[in-house]
Amino acid sequence: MDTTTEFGGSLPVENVQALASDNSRGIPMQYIRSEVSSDDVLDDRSVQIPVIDMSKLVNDQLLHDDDELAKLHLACKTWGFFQLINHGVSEKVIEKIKNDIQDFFKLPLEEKMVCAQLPNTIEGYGQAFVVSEDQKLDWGDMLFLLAQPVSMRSMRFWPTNPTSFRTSLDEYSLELQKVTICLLKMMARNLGLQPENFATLFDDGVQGIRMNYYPPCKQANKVMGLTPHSDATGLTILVQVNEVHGLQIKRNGKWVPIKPIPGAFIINIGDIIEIMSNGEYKSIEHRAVVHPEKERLSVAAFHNPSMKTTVGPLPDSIKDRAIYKSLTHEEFIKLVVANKLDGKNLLSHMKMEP
Ligand SMILES: O=C(O)CCC(=O)C(=O)O
Repeated sequence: MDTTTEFGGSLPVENVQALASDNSRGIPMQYIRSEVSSDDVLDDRSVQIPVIDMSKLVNDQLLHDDDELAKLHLACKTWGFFQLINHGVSEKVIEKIKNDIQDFFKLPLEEKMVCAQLPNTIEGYGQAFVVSEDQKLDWGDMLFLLAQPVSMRSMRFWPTNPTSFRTSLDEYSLELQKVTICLLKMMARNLGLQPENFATLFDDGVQGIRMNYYPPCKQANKVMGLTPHSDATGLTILVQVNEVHGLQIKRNGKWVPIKPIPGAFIINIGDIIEIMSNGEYKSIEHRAVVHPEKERLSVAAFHNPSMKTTVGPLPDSIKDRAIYKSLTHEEFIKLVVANKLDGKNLLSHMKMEP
């Protein structure tokens, strides 16, 4: 089955991995980001996002003890980010996809280009959110694939080299879908929504997986791996593929560097959950910075409701008045793809007039 869905796409731009490996070239102006060196980055390494223990969440449910559930609620309301430990996904499944992603990005450019994006599609190997010739560009390449529902997969973009890639991604995708449904049920309890009804909106949900490759850059404080943005999705599960850190989240006006716990998932609330919860849960701006000597890789899995779900505040989450508009899921995706990444800009398009 190969059904390429046309939601719009990105303008084609130069391959950054190839550009970075060409020693004869300086950094083109479009990549120079003066704000990176002047931005306020928090120096206090003791400030870290909350850690939630999935095994305790599941046990609490059995023991009617809501401690971990309360921690989860606070994390979603005040941080929008947390690390999830004891999530139940086997190390083998995670290691397999990490290895395959690394092997894919090591291939010669011509081989990676077999999976290149096509005009007007968001899937494939290339870059996303480039909407004008003169906008600033990110120091990174990506491979984006729709993994769920299976009927939305465009296999032409799925690498066959390394040979295990497709199976590894399929296994990883299914495991993450299960973790997502479990977390959504817990969040629904915390939000006073019917857990089964809320999770049902994500049955047959759209899962997109974005694999990021950020080449090293000697002048790392002049470029940006991934522009500050909140995720225009429901719930994101992020894994750093190699040992190089670079994720930072915005908190109280400062960038907080995140130190991933080995084996944990980094989870963040996306704009869709902020909208559905009518602003109770927060999607948080984050960005990826580049290392001066080492390449960095990450994999973000975005979990969204099914295509037939309206993106808008859920009736049970509206206490006083709806602060966000409602759009069909397709209209929402087209709005996302037509805009460049720009902090929490998308949510301002969705805000109701006061
Ligand atoms: O590379 C990272 O750590 C962040 C990735 C990310 O935010 C994304 O892919 O949307």
